Amino acid sequence: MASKLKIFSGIQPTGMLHIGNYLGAIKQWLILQETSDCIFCVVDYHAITVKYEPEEMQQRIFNAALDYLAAGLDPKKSIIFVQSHVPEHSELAWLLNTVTPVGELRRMTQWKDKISYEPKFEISINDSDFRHLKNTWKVINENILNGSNDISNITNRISRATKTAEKLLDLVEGMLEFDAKLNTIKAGLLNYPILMAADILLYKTHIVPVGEDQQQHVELTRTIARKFNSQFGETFIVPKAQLSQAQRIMSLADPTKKMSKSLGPKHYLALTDTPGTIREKISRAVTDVGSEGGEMSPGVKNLFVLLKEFGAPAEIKKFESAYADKTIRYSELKEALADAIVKKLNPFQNKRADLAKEPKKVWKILNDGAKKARPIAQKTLAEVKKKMGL
Ligand code: AQP
Repeated sequence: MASKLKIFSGIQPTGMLHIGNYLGAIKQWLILQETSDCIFCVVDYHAITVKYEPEEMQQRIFNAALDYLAAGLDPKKSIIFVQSHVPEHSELAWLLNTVTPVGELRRMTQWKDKISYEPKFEISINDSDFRHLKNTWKVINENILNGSNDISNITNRISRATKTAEKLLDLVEGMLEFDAKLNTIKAGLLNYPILMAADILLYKTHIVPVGEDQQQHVELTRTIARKFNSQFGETFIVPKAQLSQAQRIMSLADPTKKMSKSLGPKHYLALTDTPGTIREKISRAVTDVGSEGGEMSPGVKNLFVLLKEFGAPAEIKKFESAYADKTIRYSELKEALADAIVKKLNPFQNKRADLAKEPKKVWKILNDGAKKARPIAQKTLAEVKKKMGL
């Protein structure tokens, strides 16, 4: 009999899980746990690469576990645990650090996004401004040297030159701010895809079900696995990312950006949002930004993606036809979508509330999960260390 596919995936406890996390990742996990050997992890070591409050971390981990279990992950079918409870993750990450080129890490889009800097002003100084500034100073000097008291002919010059100098000061301020940002960014933020590779490779994973934003990191994991295998001999399975149908849910407040916990609550719909909050956030969802050449705007597209995930087929058809013949009313679409999401999240939220009353049971599931994960991790790590001559 063919052995089952091995699945690994995780979510960072960086805030309340949102419908993007659910549609991109968790929804796939629920299907996969029926047929495959699944390991699902609350990846707390990843969550400490950004600013956080240590005293809140245990509650965040607990909340993520509640979300996993209430969504339908079943500890009888899947291993569910907390990353920091299995120390082999960080040990393998260190070993993989030694085969991963820094250049690969710097190419990661998420790294580039996290270090990106938006200047508060527009840099509109051109070569002619610079020449003018330099020449003005020359003219001032000449006037001083000549002992001329007639400055009337250079006041206009000075006015333009001062404006250029002010822009230069802004530029310097911006560069200093960027430099300060670069100097405070922690190495963990650059290196965390290596930890993610360790998470995946430790369990000889075949498939990594993730949202589209994590696809590049799974690609890097493949690269690292191949590099290790070619340097030290066949050890790791080269895993594949698996994307869901709704692989990139966009922010409600700015549909040009991915829905993210870190963007703030108005951008996402948390799985735990109350019906009132869900209705309010959806009613405020941006629908008219960025539409060009008669194409569906990103906000409307996002609402349709969500309706396809949460709505009934007849309703989806009704709004698609209304959009096609231009009779659509977005207030009605939003109301129907909010109703569908509230209905879908209701059993999840009830189950979550019940589980929250049994913290001991939840922590036991996580501790039992770590006990099952650890021997698998230890076996791979021992093999890796032996191959590396350690
Ligand atoms: N908007 C999204 N659409 C589809 N899938 C998404 N995922 C995240 N956002 C979307 C998927 O959810 C899983 C867990 O993600 P994560 O929390 O570990 O990290 P993330 O991708 O960085 O998620 P966030 O919400 O954007 O977190 P912050 O703001 O803390 O960085 C992954 O499979 C991811 O693809």
